[in-house]
Amino acid sequence: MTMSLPTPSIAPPDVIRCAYAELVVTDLAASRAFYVDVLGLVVTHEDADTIWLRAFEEYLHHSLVLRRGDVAALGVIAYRVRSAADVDVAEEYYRQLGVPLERRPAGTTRGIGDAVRIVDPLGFPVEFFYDAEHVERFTRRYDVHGAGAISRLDHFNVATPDVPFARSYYEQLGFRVSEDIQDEDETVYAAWMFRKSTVHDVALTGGDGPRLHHIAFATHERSQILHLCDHLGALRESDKIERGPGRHGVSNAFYLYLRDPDGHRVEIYTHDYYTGDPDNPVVTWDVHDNQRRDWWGTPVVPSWYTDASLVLDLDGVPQPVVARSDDRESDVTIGADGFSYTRKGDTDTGFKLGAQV
Ligand code: 4SX
Ligand code: FE2
Repeated sequence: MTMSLPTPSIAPPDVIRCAYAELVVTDLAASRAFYVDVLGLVVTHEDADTIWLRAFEEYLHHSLVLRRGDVAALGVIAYRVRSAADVDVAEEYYRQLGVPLERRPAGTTRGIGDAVRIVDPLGFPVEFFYDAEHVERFTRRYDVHGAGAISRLDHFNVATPDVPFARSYYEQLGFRVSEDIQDEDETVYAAWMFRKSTVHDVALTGGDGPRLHHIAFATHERSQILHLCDHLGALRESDKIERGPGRHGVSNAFYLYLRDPDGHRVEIYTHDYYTGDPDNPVVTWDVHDNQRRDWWGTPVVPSWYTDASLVLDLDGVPQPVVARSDDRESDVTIGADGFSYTRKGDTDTGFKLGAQV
């Protein structure tokens, strides 16, 4: 049964886009080697316990914070709102929802102005801010872009047991659905939701949660994703490649999933499409469509369905994880008892999914 939420008496804050994530990492030097030396993210600032990173096109202080800690986890995901006044709106909106909330004066997070942090109704630590320090935008600094240059943060993907509830929560916050995955009984396995005019700022993945499934950064070209694979191979770190490279069905993006030294999943993503018109059509995929998650039909590795990162509450304590009780896509996809199809209606060419693994 899907839970329901109270409706606040005021309109939600005007969210522009996903803006930054903070990951707690257990070995800061190992994480630096991965995010800076391999992925090529730019260091805005660093001290003994924290590194503030951004991608080449970003001019806000950071899009990723790595903080040293004992337990690898998500510290926060942050959305940027349209104005300073929207931060006050966010505070009032979430007070009315009755969730844990903290007002954070400018500088509580380096580079970020006045902000509100909450635990959202799905159990995730989420921040809303507008003001942030501007730093140099490296768009034309080709002298420092590597061949795998990452341009900007693209989206978050969160694992949650009740996708319809999560979807209605985010719809109330003003996000729209671009694509989703369902079965013939209308069980929803995943949904992609946006504020900026791309396929998503956040994806909801049905699974045990709250857990962070991944954060994703964009490149401009597929070749840059292929270069990152070559780079990891040359370093003898091919085990950091979890899934891909490939072409998603959902979103149409070209993709690669990596696991950082703590197992946090990072996607490198390019070539999705414009969604900004008010009548942007929603694409619904059948969970049995063998091309939904990889357009070339490449099987999804089981770890992609099962593994995800713990998330912290506002006191830094890992949130308990609730198991998904609805059907799991991992059962449908990698279990022994389902069929998928490549050509719809042609069951003879459908193959036993158990054979994929
Ligand atoms: O695997 S999916 O094709 O469903 C997919 C996963 C599409 C877009 C994403 O960003 C993603 O992480
Ligand atoms: Fe993604």
